[in-house]
Amino acid sequence: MPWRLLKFGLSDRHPEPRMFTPPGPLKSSYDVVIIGAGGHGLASAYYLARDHGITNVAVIEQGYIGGGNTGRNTTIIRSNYLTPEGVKFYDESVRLWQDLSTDFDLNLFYSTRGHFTLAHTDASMRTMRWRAEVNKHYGIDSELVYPDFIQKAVPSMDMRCAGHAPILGALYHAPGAIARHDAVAWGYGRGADMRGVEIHQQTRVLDIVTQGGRVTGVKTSRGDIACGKVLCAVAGSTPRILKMLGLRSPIYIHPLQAMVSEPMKQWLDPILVSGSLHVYISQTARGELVMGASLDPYELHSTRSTLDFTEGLSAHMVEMLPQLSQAKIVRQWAGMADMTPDFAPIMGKTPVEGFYLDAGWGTWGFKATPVCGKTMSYTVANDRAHPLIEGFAFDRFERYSLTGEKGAASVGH
Ligand code: PYC
Repeated sequence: MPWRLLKFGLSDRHPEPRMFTPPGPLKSSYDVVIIGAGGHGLASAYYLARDHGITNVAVIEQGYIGGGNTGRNTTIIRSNYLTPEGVKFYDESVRLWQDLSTDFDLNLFYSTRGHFTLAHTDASMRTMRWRAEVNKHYGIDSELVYPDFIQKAVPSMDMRCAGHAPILGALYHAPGAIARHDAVAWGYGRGADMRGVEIHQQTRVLDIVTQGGRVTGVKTSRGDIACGKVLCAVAGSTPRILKMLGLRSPIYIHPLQAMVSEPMKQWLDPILVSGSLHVYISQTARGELVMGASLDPYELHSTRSTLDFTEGLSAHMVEMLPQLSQAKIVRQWAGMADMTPDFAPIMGKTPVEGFYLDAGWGTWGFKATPVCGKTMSYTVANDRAHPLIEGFAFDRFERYSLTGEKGAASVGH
């Protein structure tokens, strides 16, 4: 037994250090209020404090740290996108991910696995080739591979998928990785907290106050706060917050469900994604299979799970990996995905001075956590969009200047 654990167990003189400062009352004013203590909000707070010296910051959260989409996803990290804007942005994120455990002194279980996006039709082979070419152009390790290569990586896979959807090839992205999602929120939260940022859980935003087109404060369930800048990072609640400011966006909220199997001996190294079967799967360090599918096909602001999802996803999984027919599902969950028409996020300034938006993360937000924190903190600190997020501006829909990423969404939606 490790000595530290034994000391902790036998004595009350060696309590575990607290991860966060005990909560106190809200102050009457802050320089910046961040709405949402998920990965994106906390990463923005962390880099605001660490890189820009802005520490008079409150992060307010209606639930608990990492309790929204940060804790409700399948933790896939990759940069094999389709548009130049997307590729450059996610590539920077992958770079940042690689140093985070050291940066936080906290094990995030970041694990590079390789990521296969399987193609079952000629049309998807064409899209994979297109993505591979764009990726290589920007220096991303990504290539088109064929059935022999895939079968060697996953010998137990039925390459004919029960005869319904034979695999023709795949986009293979060697840097594809997974990480422990809630630890990411804790790491960013602890780093921000240590630098003086306040994190207020169980605090709901009731209204945002403006004067002459500028943000001047936030009304919350625990009192009113004056502030000059507000960053909104609340996947799933974006339309509710935007309504407070009279802003409209093209975001629709759809549930995204996922599930986890019992732990089993390690047998699946890479991450597998199939757009045609609408499935993705990876195996955690604990041996559980983490599995997801596409969005529920209806708009709903809810995190309820359904049996229909479990049955549909299990059927497709067994077509691809027949040995799973005996595996047990131990839990399932759902997140609320902010979907945009072009499948790219909305980041940056808005028509309301001092109100910044980090939204539209659909089914691809977890992997962007570090780069969102970096670029949104820069944008808030300088009141100017970071160059890496210029393609994701709020007004691009009015300008009809879309950043079409649908071909790089993990599964068909
Ligand atoms: O974009 O990599 C992704 C993803 C995985 C699961 C849902 N989206």
